[in-house]
Amino acid sequence: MSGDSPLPDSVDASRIRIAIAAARFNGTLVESLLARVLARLQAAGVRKRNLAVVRVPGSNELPVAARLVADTAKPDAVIALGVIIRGGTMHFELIATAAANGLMDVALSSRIPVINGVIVAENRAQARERCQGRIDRGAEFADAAVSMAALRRSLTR
Ligand code: DLZ
Repeated sequence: MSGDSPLPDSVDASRIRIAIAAARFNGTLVESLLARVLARLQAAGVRKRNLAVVRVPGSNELPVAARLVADTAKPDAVIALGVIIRGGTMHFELIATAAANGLMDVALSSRIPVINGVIVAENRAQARERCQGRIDRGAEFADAAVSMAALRRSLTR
């Protein structure tokens, strides 16, 4: 992924509703990522009462959870969070690809933006850098969600 992150949009986020699905696999890293996402959403003006968090076993389950929360909570955007670390098996590529394709399917079929917040890393150090260290992917995912939520609200209501 490039290091050229976009600047956050300036929007009134006080009515924006965000649902988050977070994987339990590599749980310490995902929880750090989640904490950064929540901090940035609240700093952007998203209200606590407009945030919902659900948890799933692993990144493979993120697409169905995203679909369920999209259908039931009617959020303006969904953020799916997971961490996939190369383990020397086919699982790495399979899970990363299935999650990415599944999340895109949910976004297009539900017409609710779904932010792919799945960190795909070569090793644990690389994942730590992105979840807990100097590369703040959590803030980027939050900014993308607010931006897409505002776009959706402006075009559909
Ligand atoms: C099985 C598995 C493996 C090997 N690796 C990861 C991973 O790095 N990150 C992740 O989020 N989940 C992993 N999982 C679990 C799968 O996503 C899924 O939960 C199980 O295959 C059950 O469907």
